[in-house]
Amino acid sequence: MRVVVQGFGPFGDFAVNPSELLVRLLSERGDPDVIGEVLPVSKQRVATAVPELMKTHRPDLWLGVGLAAGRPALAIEAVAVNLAHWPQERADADGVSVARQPVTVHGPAAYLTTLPAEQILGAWRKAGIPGYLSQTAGSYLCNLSFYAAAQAAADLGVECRVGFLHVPLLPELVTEPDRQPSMSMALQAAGLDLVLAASQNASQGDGLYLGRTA
Ligand code: PCA
Repeated sequence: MRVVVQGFGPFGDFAVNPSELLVRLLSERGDPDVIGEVLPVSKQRVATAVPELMKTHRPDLWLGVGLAAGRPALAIEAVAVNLAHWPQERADADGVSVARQPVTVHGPAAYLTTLPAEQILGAWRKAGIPGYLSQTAGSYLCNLSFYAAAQAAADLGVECRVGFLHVPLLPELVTEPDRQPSMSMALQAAGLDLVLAASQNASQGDGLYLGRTA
């Protein structure tokens, strides 16, 4: 099974993006079926690179990973929305901000994750790793990359599970310990491994909805 795991470079106040470290750790294992890619937090680069990667690798599984500072646990994103919206204060790596634009003019309003949510949550629970199903990936670059991957898979006819994992801050990135939750790299990496294993072992009907069989 071919897997693409796509993370992001640094952005905002954070010199390091844990998603980049996670992707590098995975790549260092040298599994030829697991392709790690780190993209800059740039609308233009993400919009171009994601469909290119989908076309080049035609993976069975696409997992985006990004930092969600302030979140208390790992989060599988339920949905990618066709909305790009972020203010100048959060301008991307090219200085670009957008106000209420579609990610893709001709795309649907949203794509639901095709990751096996229940299996992932169950695996985290069993391993004692805090995690939950998130109902929004926001409207910044993580949502955009997730939407773009789902759209590219649909456009190219790639039969691929597509999903997104948001991770908390690393302890060393916390500047306000009374307010900012964090999670160690070891726990984040273990949680990511379980997402990949559960997704690779999932049966055809396993997806977002509970009790669905197909
Ligand atoms: N987090 C941002 C973009 C890149 C990243 O790691 C987000 O949640 O949209």
